[in-house]
Amino acid sequence: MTEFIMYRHNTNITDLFKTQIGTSGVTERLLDKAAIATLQAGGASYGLITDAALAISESRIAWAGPRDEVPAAYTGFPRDDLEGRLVTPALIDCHTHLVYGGNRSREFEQRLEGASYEEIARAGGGIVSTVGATRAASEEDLLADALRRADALIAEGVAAIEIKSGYGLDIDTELKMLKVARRIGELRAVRVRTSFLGAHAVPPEYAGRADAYIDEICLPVLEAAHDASLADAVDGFCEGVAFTPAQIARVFDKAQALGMPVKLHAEQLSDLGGAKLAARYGALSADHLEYLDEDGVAAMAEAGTVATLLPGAFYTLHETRSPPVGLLRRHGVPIAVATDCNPGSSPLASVLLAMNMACTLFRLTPEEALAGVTRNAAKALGLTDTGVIAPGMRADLAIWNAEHPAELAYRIGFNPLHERIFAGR
Ligand code: DI6
Ligand code: FE
Repeated sequence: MTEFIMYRHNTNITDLFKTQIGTSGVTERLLDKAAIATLQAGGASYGLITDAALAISESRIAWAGPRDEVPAAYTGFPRDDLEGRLVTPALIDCHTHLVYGGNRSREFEQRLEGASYEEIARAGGGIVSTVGATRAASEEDLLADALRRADALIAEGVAAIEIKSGYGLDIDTELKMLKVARRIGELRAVRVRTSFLGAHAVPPEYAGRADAYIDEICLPVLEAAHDASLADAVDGFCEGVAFTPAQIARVFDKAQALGMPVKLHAEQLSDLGGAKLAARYGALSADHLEYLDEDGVAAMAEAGTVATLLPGAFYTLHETRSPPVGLLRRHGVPIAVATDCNPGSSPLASVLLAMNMACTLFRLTPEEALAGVTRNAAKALGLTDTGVIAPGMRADLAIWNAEHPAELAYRIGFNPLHERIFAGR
């Protein structure tokens, strides 16, 4: 708390944050005596290489393989004895709403006292209360709050985070959220991918006029965010309580015209055919998916759309219907796992816990959970230079106090990170 107050009252806030990145780092390094989970598909389970070494040159992985096969070019690199520790690709949280004002802990209490989500929303709670708090917050306050959540992820070995807008729902606040998201990527050694989520909820001033909101706010703000290079992708919430497939299609048409990739919150609480719609637009991912049917799964497989599962929201909302993991497997749809970090349905800032929940609640294997926060999470963000360990990939790595990769999903509330390497540092 002291730290938080210090942030808020420091006038030169940017300098204060900047000091935490650090500038030291070696550019050539041989990680020796390691177990390496490359996460490359198709070979050994986890792509595991035991008794392994990994060479880093500049910001890239130069080589990874058995210790007794280290090429001569790398044997002279400064050597780090990892004493048998596990190395994986750095983790990726491919679905978060971690920039927001206020919190909804009172709503949590109300739900436990018996109030329904709808009753809370009607009384001015729910997403709309976060919209109010986010509009009222200064950029610096939003940043200070969001950095604390980003730091929790980074401390678990996360090197890339997707961050959505969607709690502004007006031009100034949507752009303010996206700017804060970008600043996180400048102030911390983490890659940030932003998604414009103007179609998240209908703001109070447009109650009952969702189409007018899309026309007058959502589409113009999308264009403004694109023109200011503030958004890397476009997202929407396709649900009875949010927007119809026809309304989402109008947002996606605009995204397509601007050359931006799309993704969608689909089939979370009901089946509106959102995943199929997303697949039609070649979406990077469709997310949640508890109510997804086989047609939707087939459409996603055909389009190469990643299924991002969000067990934190399932858990928080006490849902009972699980996403169709068996169908996703059978159709070969890549599965990602993310926190959905948000103040309402998933106040979760732990990728490791999301992995554990994905296994225990959705019956993913620990290998699927780990692929879900590395290889497939990269795919869900359109990142082709990270998520697996292979020569030429970015040296974004996590070194764990663990012997076997199943340990990462197995423990609950324990962080075994030994060291995180970001772009070789
Ligand atoms: N799906 C969700 O579960 C959250 N947003 C979304 O599109 C809910 C966000 C909130 O309650 O604040
Ligand atoms: Fe979400």
